[in-house]
Amino acid sequence: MVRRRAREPRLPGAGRGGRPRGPPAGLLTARPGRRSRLPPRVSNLLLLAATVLALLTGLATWFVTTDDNRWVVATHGAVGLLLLLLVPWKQRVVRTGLRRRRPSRWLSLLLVALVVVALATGVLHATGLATRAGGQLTMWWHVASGFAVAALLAWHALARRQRLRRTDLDRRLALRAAGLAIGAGALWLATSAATHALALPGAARRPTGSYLLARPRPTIWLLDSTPDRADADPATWQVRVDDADGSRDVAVTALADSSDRVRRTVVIDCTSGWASEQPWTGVPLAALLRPGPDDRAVVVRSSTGYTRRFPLDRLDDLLLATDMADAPLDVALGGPVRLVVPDQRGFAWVKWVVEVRTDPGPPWAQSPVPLQ
Ligand code: HEM
Ligand SMILES: Nc1nc2c(c(=O)[nH]1)N[C@H]1C(S)=C(S)[C@@H](COP(=O)(O)O)O[C@H]1N2
Ligand SMILES: [Mo]
Repeated sequence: MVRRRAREPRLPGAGRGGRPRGPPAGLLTARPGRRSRLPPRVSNLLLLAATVLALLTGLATWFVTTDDNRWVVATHGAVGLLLLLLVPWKQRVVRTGLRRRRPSRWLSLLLVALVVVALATGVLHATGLATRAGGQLTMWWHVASGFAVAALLAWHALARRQRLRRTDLDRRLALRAAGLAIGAGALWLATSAATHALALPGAARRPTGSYLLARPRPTIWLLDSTPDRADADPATWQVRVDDADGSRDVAVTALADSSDRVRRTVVIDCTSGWASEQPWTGVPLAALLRPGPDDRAVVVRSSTGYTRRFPLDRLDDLLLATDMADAPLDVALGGPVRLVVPDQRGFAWVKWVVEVRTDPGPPWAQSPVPLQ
């Protein structure tokens, strides 16, 4: 990238922007007969803004569960495709930058490669042209490359910091930004229309963008691990229950025999791009717990330490399930006992539950996504 600022002489009377008042840059530098280009620092910052927006809207899709919020997923798709429109602008900057042969140019090129992977996996997933690759779902690679982009981008933007000049924020930039937003929306509509017209698998995505599978896919959030099969024995597994009545152990065998058992059909929808609708059988937390007057949350903890909190008004909906599709839960799917959480993405569905307790802390006092 060009660092022109550093080489510019400081002119008397120049403000913090480093440029004397006068006609905007575009008027001076535009070549006749050619559409004037945005200064490289402006293209760079637009690209940075679009990438950050792609990351933020991508994360926002993790909180979508219903059709009402489908627009969040669509917005992310459009913002992602916006990056495609910005590639031609960046080419010139990249070419100039590479000529400088900085040792860190390899990291910058890796960043470009990761953005390309994120773009490609996004489109392959959304259209359904390739929903798996290398033993993982395409969406898993999408999220992984997205986070790698975030890390490298933070470095890249700091290392190649550039400041906008006041004269950059002109009408031309506003028109360009509006044009890009319209272009991105049109590109998203075109991809979506083509997916349906060609009856690609992507046409059958859920509002979250996930594909329905006949069975859940055993999934670990980040660094957690599945307990040994031998340790996950329904005959001996206990759940510690702690509430206004004190603390006691409830055996999975007791849950399996309980007269409070219900069977409910609920979709589990994982952020790695799959979902599955299953009948789950178990005991609602409302039948197990009695909150005290000061309690505001219920805390559910796994034998692995993986923990999520929920508001007390969800006690009727939250199920401690021992069975899926009328068979005992396999250990890979959270057996002997897991949480079923209607209207929350898969990461809230704590597997291998060993503790449920009421708690005076607020339900939101946790990281929005698990860190384990
Ligand atoms: C540099 C970062 C990213 C880029 C460039 C990007 C780009 C894209 C693109 C181009 C699509 C396909 C849009 C379409 O054809 O309809 C897409 C889909 C998707 N992306 Fe990203 N993305 C990024 C980061 C993320 C992150 C961090 C997440 C999640 C945390 C995420 C979640 C999703 C989801 C769920 C879809 C599927 C949407 C659907 O099925 O309609 N993305 N992304
Ligand atoms: N203890 C524990 N529970 C967990 C996870 C985990 O890693 N550890 N992964 C979560 C995620 S991300 C999903 S999508 C579901 C997956 O459930 P499954 O393996 O039965 O498909 O479990 C959730 N519960
Ligand atoms: Mo998940």
